[in-house]
Amino acid sequence: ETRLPPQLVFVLGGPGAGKGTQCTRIVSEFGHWHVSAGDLLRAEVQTQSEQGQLIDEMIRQGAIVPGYITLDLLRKKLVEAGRTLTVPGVLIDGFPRAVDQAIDFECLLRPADFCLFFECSEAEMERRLLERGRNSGRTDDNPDSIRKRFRTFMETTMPVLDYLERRIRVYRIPAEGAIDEVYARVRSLFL
Ligand code: UP5
Ligand code: MG
Repeated sequence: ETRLPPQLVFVLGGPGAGKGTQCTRIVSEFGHWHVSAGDLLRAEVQTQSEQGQLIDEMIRQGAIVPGYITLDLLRKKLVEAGRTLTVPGVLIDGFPRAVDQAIDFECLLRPADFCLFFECSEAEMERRLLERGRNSGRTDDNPDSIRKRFRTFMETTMPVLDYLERRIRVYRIPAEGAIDEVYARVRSLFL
């Protein structure tokens, strides 16, 4: 039997909506683990494996990496967190990105407890990503990749919200404002 952490939280929102930033704040205050699917995939790229090369190309194209790859990386982290008895929960940042991934996650593990969904306009997200792209080193922080990421998000990830809303609580959080302002709404959900 695999023990999982007490709380599993999906953290979703468009590219640059502030998922990672808000997760960092939750970690500092509440001690959750932050598991970013994008970070796990970028670490795979660094291994220079054949799978890493595929992931590298998909990220540059703003495409979604096959779910079995991401889910395998996530599952290992969640099991590790579950063995660490002091972990109150895990923030699963940037996953699931497609409805089939949401279904596979709950079949393989269990349903998440709730979902945070950061809502932000594309104009603001683009502004943030281009600003960050000046020194982030991320291969997808350029105008061409950003356009593709937005398109993938609208076409493939937005339907996940409809799916999740029928199963778990989804908290829509306005994410256009200042970091502290957004976090004030976020933290109230963990108290
Ligand atoms: N910033 C943050 N909040 C701000 C605020 N309130 N006001 C002003 N500025 C704010 O923030 C982005 C930037 O904005 C930062 O500079 C920040 O300081 C500033 P961040 O917190 O990093 O936003 P986030 O939503 O995390 O943006 P990110 O770029 O990480 O989102 P993506 O969803 O695009 O990236 P992710 O790493 O999740 O995925 C990258 C790619 O990996 C995907 O496109 C896909 O190809 C692949 N992927 C999969 O295939 N499957 C997965 O499951 C996950 C990823
Ligand atoms: Mg992020």
